[in-house]
Amino acid sequence: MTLIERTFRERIVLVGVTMAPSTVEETEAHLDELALLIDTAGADVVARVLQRRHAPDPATFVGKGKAAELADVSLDADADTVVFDDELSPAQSRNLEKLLGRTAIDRTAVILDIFAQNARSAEGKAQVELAQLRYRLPRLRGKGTQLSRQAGAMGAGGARAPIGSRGPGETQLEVDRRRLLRRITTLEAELERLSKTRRTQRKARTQGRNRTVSIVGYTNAGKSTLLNRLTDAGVLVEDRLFATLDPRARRLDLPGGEAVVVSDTVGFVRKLPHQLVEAFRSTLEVVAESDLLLHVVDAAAPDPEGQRAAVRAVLDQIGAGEVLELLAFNKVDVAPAEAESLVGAHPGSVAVSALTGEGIEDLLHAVGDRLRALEEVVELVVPSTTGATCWPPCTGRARCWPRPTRPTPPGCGPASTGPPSAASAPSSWHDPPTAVLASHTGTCCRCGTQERWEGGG
Ligand SMILES: Nc1nc2c(ncn2[C@@H]2O[C@H](COP(=O)(O)OP(=O)(O)OP(=O)(O)O)[C@@H](O)[C@H]2O)c(=O)[nH]1
Ligand SMILES: [Mg+2]
Repeated sequence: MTLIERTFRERIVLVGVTMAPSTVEETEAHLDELALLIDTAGADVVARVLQRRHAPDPATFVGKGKAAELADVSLDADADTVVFDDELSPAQSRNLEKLLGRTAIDRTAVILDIFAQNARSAEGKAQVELAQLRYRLPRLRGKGTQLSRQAGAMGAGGARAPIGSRGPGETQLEVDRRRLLRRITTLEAELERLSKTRRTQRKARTQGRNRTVSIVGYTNAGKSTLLNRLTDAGVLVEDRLFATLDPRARRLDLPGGEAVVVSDTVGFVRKLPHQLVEAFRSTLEVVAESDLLLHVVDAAAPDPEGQRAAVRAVLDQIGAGEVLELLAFNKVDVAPAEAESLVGAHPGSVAVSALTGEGIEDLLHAVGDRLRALEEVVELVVPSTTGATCWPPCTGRARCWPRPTRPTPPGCGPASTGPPSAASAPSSWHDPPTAVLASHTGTCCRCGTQERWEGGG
């Protein structure tokens, strides 16, 4: 399902409206980005129309006079479609189409179109289709009271309709609506199933308690290039918007020796359609659940700070606003001065080039430092004669110290009685202390971990 015709390159007129407190320069910059989106979708921009207003006109978004001007510009430019940078209500887009005699869509429709083009996996395709259907549902147009050729229509007028289907009949619009709703329900169920599988896989991956790092950022910032640079992920890298839709995770060994799981995911953009955020919720869960966000900002972009702020807004929207963040200003190879000044403005951030590898070592050390800072340091004072404690508590990696003595805590495994010998190695840590055995393997009574213990009692 596409909204932009791709059998030929459509000719597009862009429309931007400046509303306080925005400035005309900002509107121009947003239209530049919209032009990039249009190009990615496979169409050509042939003209731009701008207006300054206090609020959108409820009927046509721009004022009546501007709408008439837009009709003239579209005619002169022989445009096929008019694209608004702001979201149009279904009524506004209907009125504009009547007035302009050509399709009137908004930025959301263009982004949905690109996502539809780039979706590869079953989950990605289902997510995009769901977002498109939710966008289309309130915009469905019927031919008024025309009846569908379904059983209902026949039932209304003839005896040939099967029993149970006779009645006043449904309009084509009602039939389309019902079909759409049914498909939405099917897709939601399908996505829920896929989401459960994803959660199970994620759980299995993180069971070893590896920390997780999510690479986030504006579309085309270089997230996939960075994942490829850090790991052997081999993710698709393209100089186009929304090249990545499916998340990809890889293990990475940090310089300090710790292993982390790093994932790359869909890029964000200003005014990311809420239908997409909703549909991609399960994919974006991984971002909200990570220990650290590696926020990649393109230092060579026209407005890196604006892109950073747009990403922060989406992070808030998906419940990841509180996750610890490390800023990486990318593309330092082409924008060294900009990267340097951005690093100066954001203490703790790093300048990198995912392409050339510059700054990557510093980045890895910064990731390690941030993650280490998350570790809770607890000092335990344990009297040496009265038993043992596990630290960290029951994570599966516990070491017991000092070696537990008796009595056996409730619920613990079997404890041998006499001093162990090499022949009868004790089965749990709370066995009596011994000098007989220099080392043995036992099961920690608190956490159940198999540990090798060296030295006498
Ligand atoms: N000069 C330069 N180009 C880079 C660098 N990092 C990435 N690029 C280029 O930027 C473009 C986008 O890179 P990607 O890694 O696909 O960006 P992304 O953030 O994954 O983009 P999406 O998945 O589309 O959101 C590609 O043409 C990369 O070659 C860098 O450090 N320097
Ligand atoms: Mg990518």
